[in-house]
Parts: sequence; structure tokens; C-alpha cells
Amino acid sequence: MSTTHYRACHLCEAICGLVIETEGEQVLSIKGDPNDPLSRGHICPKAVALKDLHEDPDRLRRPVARTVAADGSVTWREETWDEALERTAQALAEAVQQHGVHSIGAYLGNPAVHNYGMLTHQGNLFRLLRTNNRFSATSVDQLPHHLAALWLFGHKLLFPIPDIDRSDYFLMLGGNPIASNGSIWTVPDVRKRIKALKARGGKLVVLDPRRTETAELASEHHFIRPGSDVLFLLAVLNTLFEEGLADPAHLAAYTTGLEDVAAAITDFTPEFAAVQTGIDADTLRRIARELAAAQAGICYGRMGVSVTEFGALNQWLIQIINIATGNLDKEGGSLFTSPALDNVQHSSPGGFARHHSTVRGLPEFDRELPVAALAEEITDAGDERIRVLFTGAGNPVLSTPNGAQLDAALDQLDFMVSLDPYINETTRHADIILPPTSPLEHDHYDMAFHLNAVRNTARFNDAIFDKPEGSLHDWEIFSELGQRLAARLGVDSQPAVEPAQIIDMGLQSGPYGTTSGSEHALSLEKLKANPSGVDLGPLRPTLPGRLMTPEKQIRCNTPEPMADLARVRQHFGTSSNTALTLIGRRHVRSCNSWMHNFHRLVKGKDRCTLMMNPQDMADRGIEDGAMVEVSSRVGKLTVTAESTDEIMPGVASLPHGYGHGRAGVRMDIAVRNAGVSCNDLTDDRLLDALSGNAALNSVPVEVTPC
Ligand SMILES: Nc1nc2c(c(=O)[nH]1)N[C@H]1C(S)=C(S)[C@@H](COP(=O)(O)OP(=O)(O)OC[C@H]3O[C@@H](n4cnc5c(=O)[nH]c(N)nc54)[C@H](O)[C@@H]3O)O[C@H]1N2
Ligand SMILES: Nc1nc2c(c(=O)[nH]1)N[C@H]1C(S)=C(S)[C@@H](COP(=O)(O)OP(=O)(O)OC[C@H]3O[C@@H](n4cnc5c(=O)[nH]c(N)nc54)[C@H](O)[C@@H]3O)O[C@H]1N2
Ligand code: SF4
Ligand SMILES: [Mo]
Repeated sequence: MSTTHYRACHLCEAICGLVIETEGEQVLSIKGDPNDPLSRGHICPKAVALKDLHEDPDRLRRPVARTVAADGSVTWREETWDEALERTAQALAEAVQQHGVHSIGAYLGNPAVHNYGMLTHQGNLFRLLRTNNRFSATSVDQLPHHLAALWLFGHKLLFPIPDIDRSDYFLMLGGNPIASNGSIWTVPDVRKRIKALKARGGKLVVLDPRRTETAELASEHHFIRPGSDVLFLLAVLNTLFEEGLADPAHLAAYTTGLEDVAAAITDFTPEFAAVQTGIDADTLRRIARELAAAQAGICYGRMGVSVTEFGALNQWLIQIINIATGNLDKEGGSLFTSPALDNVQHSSPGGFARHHSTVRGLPEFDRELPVAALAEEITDAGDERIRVLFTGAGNPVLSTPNGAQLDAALDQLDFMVSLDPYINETTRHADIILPPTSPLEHDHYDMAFHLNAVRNTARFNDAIFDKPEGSLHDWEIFSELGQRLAARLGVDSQPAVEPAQIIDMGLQSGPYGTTSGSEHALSLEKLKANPSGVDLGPLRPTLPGRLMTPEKQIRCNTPEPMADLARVRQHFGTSSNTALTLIGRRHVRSCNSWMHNFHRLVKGKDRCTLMMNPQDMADRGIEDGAMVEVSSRVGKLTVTAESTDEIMPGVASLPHGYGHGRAGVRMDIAVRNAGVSCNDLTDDRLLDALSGNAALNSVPVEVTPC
């Protein structure tokens, strides 16, 4: 007898609704849930990995501790939860008592944001570890979006969301949602939505150094030289002002400083941009005019513009363009969501540059330092160094710049603990690994991504399988560690409230909650009764009410990005680069570094190849399929070259998240499909100097035949 379960997929930001059939302990099938009001039945090939992950024999079920024999060989032995948690709490407490709280470092990775128990309960531990040495995947990713949101709208999470379903013009820079399923933009089934936009006479214009899957679907695609988008965006804005097309319309009543921006950028002409971007001035002017003329238009940029040397300026400019064209807070433009559980109300607005890293003086954002500084804060910070490291749901050895350097630095720690289900490239350095339950063994509410979604919806799902004897959820591990550490430090500990209870309180007191008078009268009970989710309607204008800035004003002349314009002038005035520029690549069957242990997702042709333009290969005497050596300032590696005119001349593309061939990785299938790590080439010194975000997407490299 099979049982039907409902569950939202947490593997990427699209949060698709799923229908999962099980029998006993077996998952029989995983399908899209047609009744989910957001995803409407959409699903991608990764969803079935939930079964593979659940059943994976390499997934740890018990804590393990590493021991190194005299000959250097490593063995892992299972420990009881009590032993592992006690030893961890002891190590943390000793570090705090002997060297102060900053001697502890912490890194949280991407899945921590997709797992609501990790979001609700990490504070139970970190409340006690108020270290300046906190890091996360934010600074190899969306940090520029947070800064632009903080500067313009007053809160790090106030992201304007592209309202694609009602738009008629979409200018997209450096995003590939057909492969990624959208980012800082929860947009399940984006293919159907792009097709619908085109069918109603709308236009999608994509700027990308690679003719991506999204570019193939677009009305227009233009190659753009990596790292040069800032000049394109400045010239678009310049054109809008120059031609009198800037009209903030309904925003004017609470928007100031736009004229200062106009005055500051008069020298960034389309002609100047053309030289560096490779996009001619007429095309640029036409795009600016079309965007301004659209009934409702969108300018959006993602990883390709965020993780470059001008990431923060780019994201700020994108918002200034949306303001100048009057497309912010407009149906079919970009709007703020009105989620059932509003993290904007429940979290701090965030702050910037209130303290700095010890070695390089890089600025914090929201109490976190740029992860490009993690290795040096372990090895080069003297008495201020990180001695003990906590990692949770992260794999920074494969995901952060100069990963090989970090890999080596982790060996110098006094103690490391990882909250993770796998022994991978990072956690292999841990003294203790604490593995949580499988995702199908805990309930789920998406606390993060409803906030970024193209429609307001809410969905809660119960666990599919019972929690096995002798296992702990991520949130329980945080609570347990917090309590044990508090006891040692002689402070009060937080009582363990279940995450679902926290969600219930948030829902009930939220804008659609039982106490709000809303017709939806949301509560946990109501969501449990509607396991495919509750529809709360399309995005709607919320300004100026939703602004978190003083006096609810949008101040466009933000000092930090305005000052950063000088760096643009200097950068493009001097640099003349003959090397190839390395960019990344995502594939729909992979996700960052941890989806390579599932046969169904990795089978088929090798995807960890260096894509190059045929002309660049011919110039270097490289045949299609040949092995090449790729080198950068920080490292070199050998990989197969793939010839394709998808890539513009002067550019090479290598996906990240591979490089599983390091000793001691216990992920059998991944090791057999090891690939190489692109982040052994990316440079911990190549940053967006304004934000500290890594510039992973514009790294100079040399490529030579082997
Ligand atoms: N060159 C280059 N580098 C990049 C990028 C790029 O485009 N190019 N992209 C960057 C981006 S956008 C990101 S977000 C980062 C990602 O960087 P990270 O977050 O550091 O890396 P992931 O590969 O997501 O690693 C996830 C880890 O979480 C574990 N995990 C999975 N689910 C759970 C769970 O439920 N609980 C716990 N405790 N652990 C879990 C997995 O086993 C794995 O070890 O990589 C960045 N690195
Ligand atoms: N299948 C899959 N889905 C994922 C992930 C995954 O690893 N696999 N990761 C998830 C995560 S953590 C994130 S953050 C999102 C990311 O979501 P996206 O940002 O949509 O995904 P990317 O593929 O990184 O897209 C970046 C694009 O920028 C282009 N690009 C590179 N450099 C430049 C440049 O200088 N200028 C311009 N204009 N373009 C440039 C690249 O060619 C690429 O097409 O995806 C999420 N979804
Ligand atoms: S698109 Fe993302 S959320 Fe949807 S099924 Fe695929 S991995 Fe899951
Ligand atoms: Mo990401």
C-alpha cells in the first residue's frame, strides 16, 4: 500500500511543490505537484535526488570522529551523540576561555538557507559565540544584492522581484535561470514564463559571455566581456538621463538624489562602454530606449554581475535603472513581496563595515566577513587567529576562491567540527562530523525563498519518514550544542522550541495571520490542511510603506557606490588584458558541490570541461577534446577543453563544485566523477573592493596545450 505525501523541494531557490509516493521505507516516485500555486507542477531532474540523498550509503547516520595514525593514515570512528556533542562543546568552551570568542570561526553554506530549522536555531549556538570571525557563502554570491537593498530600501532583504508574468520587457545580465531555476528570484518553471512573455509580444534581452540555455530562448542575446557590465549599466543610465527618458513617475514623491547620480555619470557614454563591453553604442542606446518605453520593464542581474570586481556597484545601478524608468514597485516591473512570514520584520536590517578582518582589513556585512579572508585569518593573524572552526552545510574548499589554500589552512586548526551529512573536501579536515537527519525526515517551511518569489504563497509540509532512532535534526544539534556550551560558560541556555512552533507564531501574527483579520487566517494548522500550499495572490505595490529607510525615502545618491565610480574610471582607464577570462557555468543536473554522488544526475558526458571559443583554441593549437593546462595567479589544473561558439572569444568557462579527487573524500560516485575545482584557479585577492565579495566570474587565466 503506497502513501502520498506533499513536499516542497528545497534543493534550489525555485521551491517546487512535489508529490512523493512511498511504501514503507521506500520512495516510489517523486513528481511535480500541479496544485502548488507557485510551481504549478514544474519539477527539474534534481528533485529525484531527494530519494538518492535519502538512500545514499555514503550519507552519515551517526557522528564520526577522525583519528590519524602514526603513519598519517586517517580513520573515522562512530561516536555516540553524547560523546561527539560533549567533545565539541568542550573544544568550543576551551577556545573561548583561553583565547576569547574571536578565536572561533564559523562558516555556514548555502543549504543552511534552504533548511528552516537551521535558520530558526543557529542562534541557539551563535548567540554564545559572538565572534567577529563569521563567514558564509554570501560573500561568494549575493552580498552585492544585500548592500544595494540596505542602501536604497533600508533592509538587507528588501529585494525587488522581477514580475515576469506581467512584464513586457526584460533586460537580464549574467543570469541563467533555465539552468539555475532562478536566483534572488524564485521563479519555478521560468521557461514557460519566458515563453509567455514572448507570446504576448514582450522581449527578453540577455547579456552574457556565453550563449546560455536562457540566451537561446531570448529575443536577443549579446555577448558581453566578463567584468565590463558596470560600463554597460552606467551607459544605459547615462542614456536615460541624456535623452530625457528618466521618469521615476509614481516613485518621485519619495525618491531623492537621482539628479546627483545623473550629474556623476555624464562621462560614461555608450561609446566608452562599447570599447570595453564589445556591445556597440547604437545597440546599447536602443536597449535603453526600449526599456524606458516598455509599459512595464525589468532590469535584473545575477551571478554574472554580482561576483565580479564591481558587484555591489552593478546591483546598485540595476536598482537605480529600475527607479529611473519608474519600473520599481510597478506591476510587471520589480516589486517587493508580501510573504506570510516576513523576514524583513523578523531580522535586523544589516550593517556594513562596522568591523574589519584582522589581516587584510576587509569589511564585515551583517556581522560576517568576506570568506576570501578565511584562510589567512587561520594562518596569518597571529594571536588573533582562528583556532577552532565550525562549518555547517558548507563546502568552502570547493566553493570559495583559492580553495587549495583554504584546504591547506584547515590543517592548522586546533579543532574543527562540521555539521554535515558527508565526508567531503571540507569536512574531511574536521575532528568531528555531526550529521543531521535526511531532508525527508524533517518537516519543511521555506523561510527564505517565499520572500523572493514571483507570487505570494505559503506552504508547510510534514516529514515524510519518521526520524530514525538515534538521529538528530540540524536544529536539534544547534540546540544541544548551545545548551552544552552554555553550561560550560555558565550562562543561561535557550529553551528548545520546535521550528514548526516558531513558524506557527510567525504565520499567525503575520499579515495574513489569524490575528490580522485577513480572509486567509493563516496558521500552521491551516497550512497543514492545505499541503500543496495557499495562494496569497500576485505581487502588488507596497511603497512607500514597505521601505525601512529613515522617513521612508529612497535616497539614490548613496555615498558608497557613488564614491566607487572613481574606481571604475581607474580600472578601465588602465587595464589591458591579453589573457583569457575565466567564468563559471551551471547545469540543471548539478547544484554547487554536493550533487555529484547521485548516479542519475552525473551519468552521461563529462560536464566538468573548459569551454573555449574555436578561435582561441586554434590560436593556441588546442584540439577539441584535448587536455589543457589552465593557470592563474594562484594555481593550475589540467582539464579537457571543449570547443564551442557558445563562448565568446577571449573567455573560458569551467563549472565550480567539482574536484572530488582529494584524498579521503567518502562520496563514492562523486570521486569516480571527480573533475577539477574551478576555485583552485579563482583568486582570494580578486574581490569587489567595495563589498569584499569574491570576483569568481572574471579571473585572468592562461591556457596551454598539455
Ligand atoms: N567559481 C565559483 N564558485 C562558486 C560559485 C560560482 O558560481 N563559481 N557559486 C557560489 C555560490 S552562488 C554558492 S551559494 C556557493 C555554495 O557554497 P557552499 O554552500 O559552501 O557549498 P555547497 O556546495 O552548497 O555545499 C553544501 C554542503 O552542505 C551539505 N548539506 C546539504 N544539505 C544539508 C543539510 O540539510 N544540512 C546540513 N547540515 N548540511 C547539508 C552538503 O553535504 C555540502 O557539504 O558556492 C559559490 N562558489
Ligand atoms: N542547476 C543548478 N541550479 C542552481 C545552482 C547550481 O549550482 N546548479 N546553484 C544555485 C545557486 S547557489 C545560485 S546562487 C544560483 C545562481 O543563479 P544564476 O546566476 O542564474 O546562475 P549562473 O549559471 O551562475 O549564471 C551566471 C551567468 O552569468 C554569466 N556571466 C559570467 N560572467 C559574466 C559577466 O561578467 N557578465 C555577464 N553579463 N554575465 C556573466 C555566465 O555565463 C552565466 O550564464 O543558482 C542556483 N541554482
Ligand atoms: S527546480 Fe529546484 S526546487 Fe524545483 S525541483 Fe528542481 S531542484 Fe527542486
Ligand atoms: Mo548561491
